[in-house]
Amino acid sequence: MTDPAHPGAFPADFVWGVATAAYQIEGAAQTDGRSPSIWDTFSRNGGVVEGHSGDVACDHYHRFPEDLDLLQWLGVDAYRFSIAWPRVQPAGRGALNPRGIDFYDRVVDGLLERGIQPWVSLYHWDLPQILEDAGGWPARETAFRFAEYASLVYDALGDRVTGWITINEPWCVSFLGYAAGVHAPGRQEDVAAVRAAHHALLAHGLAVEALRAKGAASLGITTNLYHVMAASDSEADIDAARRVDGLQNRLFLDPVLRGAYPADVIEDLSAVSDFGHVHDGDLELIGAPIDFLGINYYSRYTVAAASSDNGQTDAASAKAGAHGARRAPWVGSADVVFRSSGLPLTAMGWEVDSDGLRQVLVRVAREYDAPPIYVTENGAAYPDVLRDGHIDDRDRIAYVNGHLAACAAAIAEGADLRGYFLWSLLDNFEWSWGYTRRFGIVHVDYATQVRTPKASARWYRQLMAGD
Ligand code: IFM
Repeated sequence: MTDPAHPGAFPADFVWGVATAAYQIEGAAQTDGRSPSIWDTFSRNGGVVEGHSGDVACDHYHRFPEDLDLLQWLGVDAYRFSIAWPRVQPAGRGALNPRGIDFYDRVVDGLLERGIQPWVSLYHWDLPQILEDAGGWPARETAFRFAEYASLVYDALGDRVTGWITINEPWCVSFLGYAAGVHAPGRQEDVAAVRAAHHALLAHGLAVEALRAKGAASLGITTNLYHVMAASDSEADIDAARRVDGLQNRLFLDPVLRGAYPADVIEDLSAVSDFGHVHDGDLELIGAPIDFLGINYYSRYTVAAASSDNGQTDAASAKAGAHGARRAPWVGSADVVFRSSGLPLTAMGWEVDSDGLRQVLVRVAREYDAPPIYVTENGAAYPDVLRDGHIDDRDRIAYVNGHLAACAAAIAEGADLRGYFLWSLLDNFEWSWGYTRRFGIVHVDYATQVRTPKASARWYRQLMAGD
């Protein structure tokens, strides 16, 4: 897995890209009619370290031509970005805000002028606050609101966008937002989290139905998958790993790719929910064929049963397993703990396990009747140092290189992987961590908004050019 990745190991039409998301880079939070999102509220209410918010972020809203030039310089085939729902449909319903959608119209045209495919994520976590006030994702109605919004955005941009991703990481939307409370809207209600997960999936299904009716031919969803390992071969640890895999991976993969919730996960969650919120017909909608599956991969989990834990759980790993949350997102599985495997950590405290990506890709290909796959996010935060105008982020290069080698290995083992989007183009607002974690291959000086490509950007550029 240490061999350098080389484009020669990938199909000639492999899609090379980078990814971002609206709230993390745009800023202009009160501009041109944008309404508050749950992340504006969560930031204002102290949910983010050091009081950071996305008010200004990378000021991409005003500087996008410069950022599109950076993409052109990099030589990517594709750019994945998200649409801010509160910018284009501030009331969460009804006609689009012309000034809001016009911004994305210009982004899309700017990409096409530079020969770059636009890939759009319709929901990357910035729910209009007005819809949270009406119940948020635990409320069924939100899924219908999303389908209306998706449909209107498709009407505006559908003639020029290459790939449509409905929901980004429904696990984070539901379990980090509504169970752990470490993401917006910061609720800690297990029942609500299980409902939110279903409604995020239903939103996907309803949007697919609506966009298909309009002729869309490249629709998918992005799940954040982990390679989950049991800490030992004891029955208790194997069962703990099964539970975490169930909640993190299968609760989302099975409905989308098999049209059914996994029976063991329903059973695990029985003390929390009777799944009465699942209506007849929902799973047919959610399981309707998609054109691709997006996979975001960052790390692995090594899981043990609390009952078998003899004080071996290392604090950093336990924290990583729970995404830094004081209250774990593992609804219905309070008895699981996370162990360190002794692998190197990124600045997020996440273990670097490139082979886990190979395993995830091969597993999805083998266990599911999967459509073509795209890695829609992969990358790492490191404590970059800007020295004489340069950032020599060789740890990030090694991370991406290792994960690309894993992608090549998965393709060789039969995974139908069609593309890779590095997270992220720019340093940006890393959710509850604010600006204290940097994932970009381009450094952003938040005081001046000066962009400086890191060594990793030059490396990725050369790699994509086939040098
Ligand atoms: O920054 C996030 C992104 O918004 C969603 N996937 C994980 C990234 C790193 O945490």
